[in-house]
Formats: sequence, C-alpha cells, structure tokens
Amino acid sequence: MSDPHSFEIQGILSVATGSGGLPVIHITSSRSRAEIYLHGAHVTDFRKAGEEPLLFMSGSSKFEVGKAIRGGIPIIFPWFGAREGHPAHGTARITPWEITAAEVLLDGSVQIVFRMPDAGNLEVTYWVTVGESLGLQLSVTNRGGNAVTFENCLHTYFQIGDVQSASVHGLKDCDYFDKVLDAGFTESADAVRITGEVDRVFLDTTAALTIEDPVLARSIRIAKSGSLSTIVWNPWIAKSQAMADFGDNEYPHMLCVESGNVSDNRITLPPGETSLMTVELSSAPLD
Ligand code: TA6
Repeated sequence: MSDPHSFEIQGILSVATGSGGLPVIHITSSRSRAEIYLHGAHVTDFRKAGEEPLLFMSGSSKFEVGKAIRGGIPIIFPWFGAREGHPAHGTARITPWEITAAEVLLDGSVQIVFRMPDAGNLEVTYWVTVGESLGLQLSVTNRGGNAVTFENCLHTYFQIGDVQSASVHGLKDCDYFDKVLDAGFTESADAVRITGEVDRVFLDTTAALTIEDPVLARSIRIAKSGSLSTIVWNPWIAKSQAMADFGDNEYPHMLCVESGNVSDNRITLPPGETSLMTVELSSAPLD
C-alpha cells in the first residue's frame, strides 16, 4: 500500500490525521473544497467557495475502524441493506481504501483515485473529482472466471435548510418500494416531499433529480449514469432517536438521495466485464 502522503499536491491536496485518528485528505480546488477519509473512501465534506456545505454530516457520527461514518457519501457495496451475520450495506464503507492517483485537471478541478483492497476477483476503483461540481465514478471489473452479482449505491446525505420545505423533482411516475409501508407504489406527485419518515427505493429510473431547498435558497442537481435505482430517505423522529450516531434533532437538516443499482436492479457482471456508475452533484441559487 503506497504512502498517502506521496500523493500530496502543494496547496491543493494534503493528508492529515482526522477525526478518530483516521487519515483524511483535504482538497482545495479553484472553486471548492472537499474532505475525504481513506476509511471507506468516504467523502465527508464538499462545498463551493462561499456556500453552505452540500453534504450533511452528523455531529454524532463515529469515526472508528469497523463503523460507518454517518453523513457525506458512504459507498454501499457489494450489497445494499441488511445481511444476516454481515455489516449492513456491505463492507466498502468500513474498509480503508488506497489512493492510486491524484492530479489537477485542465479546468482546475482536482481528481483523486482510490481502489478498494481485498475485493476478491473484483477490481473496485473510485474517482472523486472536486471542482465546480462534485464528480463521482465507481467502477467494478470482474477479473475472475465466473459471473458476480452485487449491489452498489452512493448513499449521499445532503445538507438541507428544512426538510419539510424541500422537494425532490424527477421521480414522477416511477415505481418504488416503500420500506416504511412495506409495499410497492408508483410516484404520482410532481415532487417528493418529506412530512414523516421516508424510505423509498425507486427502481428502473435513470432520471436526473433536483432537490429544491427554499430555506438555503438553492437547488441541488443529481445527475447519474450507470444507475437504475434511486433511494430517498429521511429517518424522521423515531428512527433518529434510535440511531446512536445521529442527533435527535438533525433530521430536519438532511435528506438522503442515493444513486445505485439495488434490489431488482442488482448487477450480474460476467467475467472480464466492467460496471461503471457515475454521479455528478451540483448546486445553483434557487431562483
Ligand atoms: O438507504 C436508506 C437505508 O437503507 C435506510 O433503510 C436506513 O437503514 C439507511 O439506509 C441507513 O442505513 P445505515 O446502515 O447507514 O444505518
């Protein structure tokens, strides 16, 4: 495993000791800054110069080996959700990843590349591009002789002024499984609004979404490729109180809108093939 410090770029990319003593990468691009923990290759902060953070981070989050960070962008792989006898949402987010490259791109963005060790016959690579927007690419290549089935998801926590005033646009007419009601539905509203616990797994949708946040006076755009699933989650009151790593009063200020391939959209990758999922997060003033 190469020394993370060998990828430092003077005044642009530095490696330090972060919360819980875990290694953290600080990136400053010409228009934004970001923070990424090697633990899970976890983006924990991204903000454009002079703006509110784009991502939510719980003030109660753990930063411990073997535990997931509560906020930012957890990488969910190779399974989504619970699995008896195994960590929820897979091992990627609780594994220390390795840096394999870092560079400043021609447009002033900063790109850093990670690989997930110990992924068996799978070669798992994650590109993070920090610029005017935040670019994420997760690739999985099957280097083995047999097909492999997996789920993946970038479980993004967005910072929201007041979730009850926010709305998510782009999912109308999409089918979803409602994990709160334990039933399937088709989204009939023009926008998804949060007035209680929401845990919806939308399937077979490639739509780019927009979160409108009138309190922070911004719209957040979530564009994706190589992803057929979108999950919308807010724990609301009871679930918030049940999570030790999440403040009881934090739910009004966050909303997860996640991009991946889960459930019926899980991926079966033949030998030698590569799955590539990209997500681009950007924000603009809400006019
Ligand atoms: O993506 C939504 C969800 O699956 C919820 O059901 C909830 O469990 C959330 O993920 C957080 O899961 P975690 O394992 O990070 O507590």
